[in-house]
Amino acid sequence: MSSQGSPPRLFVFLWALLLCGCGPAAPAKAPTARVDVANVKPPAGVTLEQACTPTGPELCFNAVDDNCNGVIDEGCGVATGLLQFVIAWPAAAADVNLEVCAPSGECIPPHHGATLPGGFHLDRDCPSDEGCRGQNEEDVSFDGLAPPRGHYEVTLRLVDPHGESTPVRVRFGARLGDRIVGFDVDLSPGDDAKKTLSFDVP
Ligand SMILES: [Ca+2]
Ligand SMILES: [Ca+2]
Repeated sequence: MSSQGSPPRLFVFLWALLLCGCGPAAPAKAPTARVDVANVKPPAGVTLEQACTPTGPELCFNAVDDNCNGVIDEGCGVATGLLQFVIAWPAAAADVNLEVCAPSGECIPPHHGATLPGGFHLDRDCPSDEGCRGQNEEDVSFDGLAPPRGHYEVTLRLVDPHGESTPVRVRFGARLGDRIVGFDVDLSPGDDAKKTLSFDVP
């Protein structure tokens, strides 16, 4: 029997493999996860930056996604995750804290290696950590795939300027799923205005 006029058998076989996705060469898909956030509110009087403008290679310890790849300060020895909060400030001696409060109401303690149940941890405590070396940055990230749902509050506090001139300017950056947001804020001693970013994970 002649096969003239019908597609070659090899072609049909390969086409069937492609359709069913069961071929031995089918690439394994990397696990993906995403998180949606809503009601993102910066501190009162502060403008939230939501557009990323690439400025070159990633620079460390500036709380900015310089290369706009969706991750802040990657390759700098700080953890990242679907949620990541970073502060950086140039006043070397000033003690500034990054306080992240999860939907449970628990807030991460302000010291290196602190954790919160559910998958949050704090990477650096500056200027106390030896590794800060004048490059002050603190980083809290979520290392799971599904952050707890609910309301989050992220607060910046000037604990002690330690002789640095005030106000102390602090850069804040956050990765909220596939969004990068940030702002600059001035912190003064005795400033009762809460410098808090809030958002919801629906
Ligand atoms: Ca980056
Ligand atoms: Ca950076």
